[in-house]
Amino acid sequence: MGSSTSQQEFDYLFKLLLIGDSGVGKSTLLLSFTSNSFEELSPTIGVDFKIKYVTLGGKKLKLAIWDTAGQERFRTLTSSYYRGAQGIIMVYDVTRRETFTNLSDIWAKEIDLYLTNQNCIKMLVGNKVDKESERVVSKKEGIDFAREYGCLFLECSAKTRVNVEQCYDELVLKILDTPSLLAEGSSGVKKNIFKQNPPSSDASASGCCSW
Ligand SMILES: Nc1nc2c(ncn2[C@@H]2O[C@H](COP(=O)(O)OP(=O)(O)OP(=O)(O)O)[C@@H](O)[C@H]2O)c(=O)[nH]1
Ligand SMILES: [Mg+2]
Repeated sequence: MGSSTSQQEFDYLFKLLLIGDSGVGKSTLLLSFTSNSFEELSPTIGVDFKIKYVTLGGKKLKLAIWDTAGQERFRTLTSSYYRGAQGIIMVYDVTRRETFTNLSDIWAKEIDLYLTNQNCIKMLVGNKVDKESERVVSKKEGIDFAREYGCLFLECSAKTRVNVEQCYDELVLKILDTPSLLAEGSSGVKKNIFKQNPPSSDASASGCCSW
């Protein structure tokens, strides 16, 4: 991912969404990407978000990345955040098989139900590859799932940061390559990104926006 750009100017604003079971590492992946750091996080309550400014494909981009809670009790709330997303990152834990089987049992169904944007780019991410000795889901299984559901695919570690930037880079480059998504992210519509409970803080902040 390119260097950070000025917080005022950008060519496109993209809304990205992280989904997947509780504990797979969604919030850690987001922190790893936005702050280059790793720390022990609590389970997300409702929905969180972070903003990151990047330059990629020759464009200045503002990424609004929404991080949803994986716990079932928040499902009704988090479903409303699929609306208008240009990119969606489905995360599972390569050391916990149920997080992988829940992709088809739960998460792909949520996408079908709640995603308003049919051209939205989907990315499947197998996290925690630093725990290779505990791996139970093979890379091939991830590749096969991604092919079946029409997703991009990468394995990464939010802890060691292996492939973390690549996840976001590949997703964003694909969005940049999709004219209908580009049109949505251009200046004319960027004001709508915080329609659901606008954050009161400044652009570099993060916070819980669920209530
Ligand atoms: N070893 C290892 N641990 C990780 C990695 N990513 C996350 N973790 C750990 O996994 C646990 C859960 O991480 P979170 O980021 O809170 O998971 P989450 O998907 O946001 O969970 P919810 O907010 O409940 O949906 C934490 O203890 C993290 O430190 C990774 O790549 N490797
Ligand atoms: Mg979380």
